[in-house]
Amino acid sequence: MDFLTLDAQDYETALKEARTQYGSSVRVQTRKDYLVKKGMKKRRRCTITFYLLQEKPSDVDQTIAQDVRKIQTEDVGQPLESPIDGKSQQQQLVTTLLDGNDFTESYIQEATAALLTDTQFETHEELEMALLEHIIESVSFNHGQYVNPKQFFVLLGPTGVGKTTTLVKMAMFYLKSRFKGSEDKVALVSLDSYRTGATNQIELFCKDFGLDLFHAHSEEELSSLLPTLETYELVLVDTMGKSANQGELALHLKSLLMVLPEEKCSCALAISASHKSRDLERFVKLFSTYPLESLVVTKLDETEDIGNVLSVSKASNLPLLFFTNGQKVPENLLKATSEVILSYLRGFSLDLQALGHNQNQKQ
Ligand SMILES: Nc1nc2c(ncn2[C@@H]2O[C@H](COP(=O)(O)OP(=O)(O)OP(=O)(O)O)[C@@H](O)[C@H]2O)c(=O)[nH]1
Ligand SMILES: [Mg+2]
Repeated sequence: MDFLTLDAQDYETALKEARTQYGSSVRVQTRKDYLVKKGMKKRRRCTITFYLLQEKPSDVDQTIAQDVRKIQTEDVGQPLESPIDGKSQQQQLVTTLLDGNDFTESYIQEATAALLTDTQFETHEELEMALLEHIIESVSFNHGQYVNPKQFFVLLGPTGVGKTTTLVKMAMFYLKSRFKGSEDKVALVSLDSYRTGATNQIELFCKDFGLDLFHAHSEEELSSLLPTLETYELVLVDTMGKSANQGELALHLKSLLMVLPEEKCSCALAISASHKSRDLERFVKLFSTYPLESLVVTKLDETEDIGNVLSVSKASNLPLLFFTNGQKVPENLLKATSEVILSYLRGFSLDLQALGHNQNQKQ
């Protein structure tokens, strides 16, 4: 993607000028405010870096971090406005931005140490760029499982987090995107037999969407179902929430899951973005006895912050797989991407929407 720059007396004028020249497809990537000396006086100027939306995405397969670096190294040849003095001011900015997005204390400490130990930042913008780069690089995505899911996908998690709803969304997503609507390729299995109403809920969903549904309450039942299940390309396994980690029932669930062929099975933990970091850490710990491979983050629509989820993903080393952002089935399901993350970060002066859009074109 080509970036263009335009210089003017202020941001608004620069944007107006860019739109006059290139139309409404202008998307600002970043702005640089600086001062020019004229005699005894200093005058403000602003350089914007932007790209055009209708351009085809370039072949260059860069990461967002590289984009960020590119902007960082662009030489506007002038001292910048909004200079940032000293370590304590820089530390203050990093803490404020991360804290404002609900990152955990330990994430903030690590990020501060990583960013501010060796590097000197002259402006807020430079520091924000480096922080964004750090945030994006510190999170990973389970791209392999997303693109090429293992035959059995088991979703674990606390009660009411949205496991059943998410599995139906995922079933519909893979049915359409991977199996061209062939209903005989995807099935759901409910191991959720301990809660009144649970069976009804999943049955109604599957009836509505024409999905094949099986129930297994014991190892024997699951074993005898296995030959049938193995005829499906993708089997989504729903588990009971409330009891998943309570003594005997946890053991019961584990022995049920052991019936599934280990090498063809991927376990994920569902966590709600609306939970506090401490709760999320507790759930990750509670479910750490299962062979978790990824996180599915539900209820993004119920919160404004995403730092809690990113902190927990980093600390637990669990990559993100899907986000859900509403109760609508099957619509409210999103692939976990940098773009979604950028769209949820707040308090930055940089244009995160443009950065996110740019990243989206590469994913
Ligand atoms: N706002 C919002 N609500 C959601 C989302 N995903 C699920 N829900 C709602 O959360 C509630 C619980 O969803 P379920 O899918 O039954 O959750 P569960 O984890 O299967 O619950 P248990 O089986 O009881 O453990 C339902 O009212 C869902 O509609 C989401 O992304 N956003
Ligand atoms: Mg359920």
